[in-house]
Amino acid sequence: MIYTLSLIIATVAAAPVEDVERDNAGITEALAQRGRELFPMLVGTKCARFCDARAGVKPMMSGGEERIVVKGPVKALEMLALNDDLNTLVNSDSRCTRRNAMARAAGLASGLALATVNQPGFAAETKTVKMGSDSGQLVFIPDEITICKGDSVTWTNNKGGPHNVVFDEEAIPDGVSQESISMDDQLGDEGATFTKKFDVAGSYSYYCEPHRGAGMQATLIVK
Ligand code: CU1
Repeated sequence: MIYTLSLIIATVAAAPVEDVERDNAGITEALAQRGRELFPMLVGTKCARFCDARAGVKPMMSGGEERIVVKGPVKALEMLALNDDLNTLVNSDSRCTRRNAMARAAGLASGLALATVNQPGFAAETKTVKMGSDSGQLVFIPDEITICKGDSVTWTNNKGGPHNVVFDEEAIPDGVSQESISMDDQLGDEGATFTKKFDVAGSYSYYCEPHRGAGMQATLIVK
């Protein structure tokens, strides 16, 4: 994603000024009518390169110059959504909100449709937790992770198994079924995994049943 945005920024820097000014006028007007803060350079230049949002046709390429990234017309709605996502990225205090806006913006910038980036789970990630340290200690590594709603965690049996993942009924968010997120068996083979998706925000404590007495426990925070 960083690469994609760097590419956009590099593209912005190289844009012919007259293209930008010409296209900025229409887009600036459209955005001003919506009462939104404008992310001016990107919106104007993006449209100068990839589309003419007003006429719905691709602009002529100036000076016979080779363009590296042309994925076809970008629709005005996508442009406005991209602008909103970039403003969210700049203004939001929430890491998860920014993460999701970043993923959407990168998707839109690479030519994906609005319907695609609006799909639930478009920005979702999966984080990995090792069961047992590389030297065989009976611990989860890391023993605390933070994910965003809709993300998943994959636990991998690393060393010292069998291990499992059992959530503490007293230390999970209200309304979450302890059974639905816990394992009812154990992982015996090294490399075996257990994956679960988490949709409810809050703090979750869990432990490894065979090694609970040895202190093999950890925390998952869903934001
Ligand atoms: Cu264990």
